[in-house]
Amino acid sequence: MKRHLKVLCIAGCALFATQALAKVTVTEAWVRGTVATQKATGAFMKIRSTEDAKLVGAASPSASIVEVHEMTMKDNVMMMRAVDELPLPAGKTVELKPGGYHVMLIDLAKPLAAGDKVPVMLTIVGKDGKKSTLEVKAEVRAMGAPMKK
Ligand SMILES: [Cu+2]
Repeated sequence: MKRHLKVLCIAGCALFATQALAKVTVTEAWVRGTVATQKATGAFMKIRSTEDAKLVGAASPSASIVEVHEMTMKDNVMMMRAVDELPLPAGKTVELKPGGYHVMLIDLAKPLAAGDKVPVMLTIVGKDGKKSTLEVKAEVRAMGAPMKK
């Protein structure tokens, strides 16, 4: 089955080789470290796409549930909600940061200590509707780490 998929991909790649693909760059990816009893945390990063695209999902071997979240203030209370897609406008840097959009890692396999690297696979849909996966290695920063610009 796996081999079959690989063959399909190669055929697909050759077919679309003449088309320019959206180039998505991720920088400054990091994850907030956790303590032993904590089962969830956030991943933050800057994402930039050369053409209009959308972040539609994420996955990680470090957490069984990974969602794209938005943080908003409602009646002075911080609320988080899962979003189906996060628009990545062409040429603009979209920042996932504490207090805003983030990738939520839920049901962590183990606590995350500063210095660890967490692989995060981002699912991105291009203007043409094609899905691609981008893997980033997010570095774990200490829990109380101040927000860096
Ligand atoms: Cu969240």
